[in-house]
Amino acid sequence: MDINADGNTDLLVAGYGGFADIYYGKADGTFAEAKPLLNEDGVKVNLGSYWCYDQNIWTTFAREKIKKGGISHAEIALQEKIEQQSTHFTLLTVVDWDNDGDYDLILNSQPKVAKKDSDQKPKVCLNIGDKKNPKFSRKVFEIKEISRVHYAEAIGDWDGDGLFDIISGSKGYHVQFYKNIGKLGKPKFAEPVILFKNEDFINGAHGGEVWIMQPSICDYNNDGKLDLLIGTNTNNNIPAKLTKEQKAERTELEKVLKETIDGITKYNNAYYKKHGQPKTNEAYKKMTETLNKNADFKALVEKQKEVYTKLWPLKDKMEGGGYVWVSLRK
Ligand SMILES: [Ca+2]
Ligand SMILES: [Ca+2]
Ligand SMILES: [Ca+2]
Ligand SMILES: [Ca+2]
Repeated sequence: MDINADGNTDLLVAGYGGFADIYYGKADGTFAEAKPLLNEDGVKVNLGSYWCYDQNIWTTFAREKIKKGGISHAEIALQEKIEQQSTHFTLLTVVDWDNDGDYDLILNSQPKVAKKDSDQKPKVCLNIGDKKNPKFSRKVFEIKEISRVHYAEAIGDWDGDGLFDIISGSKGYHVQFYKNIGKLGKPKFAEPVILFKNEDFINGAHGGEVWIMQPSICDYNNDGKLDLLIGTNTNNNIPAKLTKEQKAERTELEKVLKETIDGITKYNNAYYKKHGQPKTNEAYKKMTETLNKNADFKALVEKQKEVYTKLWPLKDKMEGGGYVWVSLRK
């Protein structure tokens, strides 16, 4: 889409990290360096938690606030507890929701639960600037009519009546069509119609149901009728087939692995206390070099490798990955 109406197509990328970046298109067809998508307060547009690479945890803006002295460590700890239950990352799509000529955002994030009703609904973030100078509102509002857990909306005029509709993907649920029965600039949605159930997609390798379904609308075969492309993923746990002895061995190895990791963590924490947490590759390298001078630490690392090599064949396997499906409109 061309989000700043300068005639060059731009690329909006949101994802697992939690924030959205925008790559403004240039006249020669290349893209400028990514810039974070900001709201009217200059804060990065975000719906769920974001992944803090320094701390390796999901978090929100609490950490940024503490840096400015606005929030206590106790409050942070509480916040992080809450976030274990909260939504993660931000998904994003654009549409001119209010029909004022500029693009608005529809935000979503990872649902807390699947296959159940939830208060989690996609949110609309209006563009309060104009089409040449997009400026996104601090406040977001829910799409009321959408009541089921889902995410990854595809927006398009699916039934060709001039109003955009929503096709929703989901996690462990359905692909659904929400017909826009409102007016231009005042969207309102009918009860959803199920287009696909998750069992309609059969996982090639193990015959299981797919998990995430992410639809996209396009005319795949160029016959003038809109089709659906659906990306899916699977996370099937494939239990290891073990004898009684192997099960006992696995339990023992897991115990030793935990002890080893705890030992390594102690050394790491002691290092952080003295030198701070490394933030760069160089600093990590230095930390590894320093710690490896300690024979006990080195022995723990070697032990961890040894235990893990033995443990790996005894562990359950995850079948991940996914497919892209096409459904042509009749
Ligand atoms: Ca542009
Ligand atoms: Ca608009
Ligand atoms: Ca429509
Ligand atoms: Ca088609």
